[in-house]
This record gives sequence, structure tokens and C-alpha cells, in this order.
Amino acid sequence: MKLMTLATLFALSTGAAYAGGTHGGGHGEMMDIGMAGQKKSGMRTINIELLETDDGEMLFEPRDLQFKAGETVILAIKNIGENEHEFVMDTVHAVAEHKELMAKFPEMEHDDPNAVRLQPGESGQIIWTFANAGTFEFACLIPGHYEAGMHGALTVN
Ligand SMILES: [Cu+2]
Repeated sequence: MKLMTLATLFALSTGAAYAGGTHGGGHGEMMDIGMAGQKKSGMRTINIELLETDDGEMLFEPRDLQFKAGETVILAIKNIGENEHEFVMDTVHAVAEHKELMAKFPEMEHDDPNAVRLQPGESGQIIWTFANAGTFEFACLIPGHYEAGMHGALTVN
């Protein structure tokens, strides 16, 4: 299961031919939300923390993200919580589909450029170019975490 990517599972579960490029794509592929970018000097870094509150809420800090279309940024993501978490960003539609897949295949780990999964205390990084304006979503799709609060709006202007 670990060797299967989300894209592969998606293709299997829908029975669709996987054309690539629009859903949870492979490395280097253009998605609706953009594509993996190259690191350059002077690039904006956005720190994102994944955590739980004492009353059982799971959340991202900040709760919402805004970018400019065409902007390439470093997303510096740290799990400061006590549970394993992930950061996935995609269209609202794709996040909902991936969430269903995660419910069916809880052991699944992402191997997608638009996602990172982190153990408690672990940090990760995504360098990303937000190519298209639109309203997207970021979330943790480990079963139950979305419902506990781990999702937010990602707006590209
Ligand atoms: Cu989580």
C-alpha cells in the first residue's frame, strides 16, 4: 500500500484512465492549484503549524492562506502536535475525493508533490507555484482530522 500513490488509488477506485495533470498529479505535473516550484533567493516563506488544542480541536495555524497567482513560495510546515498529521492542498473537489479515499484506505501515505505527512515534531517543506487564481483548500485527510477542524481556505488572487 505504501508504494501506491494517491493518484494510482484514485485511478483504480474510479476505473478511469489516468490522464494526469488535473488530480493529485505526479511530480512535476501541472495541477489546477499549480505545480512544484524551484527554490530561488528572496522567495517568501510561509510558516504553517499543525497542532491540536486542549479541547480536542485539530487545526492549522494560520487557518487560511492567501497567495498571488504566479507566485512561488516556500511552505515551511511543522507538526507541533502530538498526533501524526498531514498537509494536502488541492481543489475543494479533489480534497473531498481524496478524503473519501483516505477513509477507505487509512494506511495510505501520500506520495504527491502537493502534500506532506509529518510525525509529531517533524518539519517538511513544499516549494510551490500557485499558477491559477481561485479558491482552493488545504486539509489533513487522516480519518477524523478534517472533521476535528483540520482544513482551511487557500485563496489565490
Ligand atoms: Cu491531522
